[in-house]
Amino acid sequence: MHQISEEQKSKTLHTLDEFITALSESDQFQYNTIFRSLKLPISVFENYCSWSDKAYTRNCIVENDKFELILLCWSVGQKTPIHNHGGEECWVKVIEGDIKELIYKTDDLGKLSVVKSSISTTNDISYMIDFMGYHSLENLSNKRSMSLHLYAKPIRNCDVFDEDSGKFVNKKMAYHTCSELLAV
Ligand code: CSS
Ligand code: FE2
Repeated sequence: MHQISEEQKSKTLHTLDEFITALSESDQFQYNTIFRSLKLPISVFENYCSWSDKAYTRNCIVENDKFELILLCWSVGQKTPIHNHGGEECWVKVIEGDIKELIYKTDDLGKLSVVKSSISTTNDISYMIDFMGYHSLENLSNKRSMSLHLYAKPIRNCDVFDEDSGKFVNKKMAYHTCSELLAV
């Protein structure tokens, strides 16, 4: 497959198409650089957002064998359960708002404890992978927030902590909306 040049890899990516092409034509080890090269106006995401009072929404922009790009839309107070990433790499960029991340680890008995707490604001980027532990994200803003998530490879299933049983349950991931780009 055609590999993008060093010059292309380091340049700022100003459109979603450029970004998706760069990801498609690159190897996964280059995704960190590519994700950090993205500079898009917020208006780009108007086509992809949807909102729910029940839970944050997962809106698929692109999904293929190599990666998955999804827009998460958070109403006030919405949060994820504690989860891992099914063995995949996860990059998160806050498009708008304030997102609190708690990172957890389990001890030998499987008991969870918080090892890190941080707040990301508009344009901040964070990274997660299973050896770093589990995490949860929460919209801290007093208004809607949006975050862009790149998973490589796509996350089909992951372990989600069930507060009632106190155990992790393997769950299949689902989308609230899917973009036309899926057909490309
Ligand atoms: N992994 C969660 C969001 S936090 S990275 C999800 O995809 O729904
Ligand atoms: Fe996550």
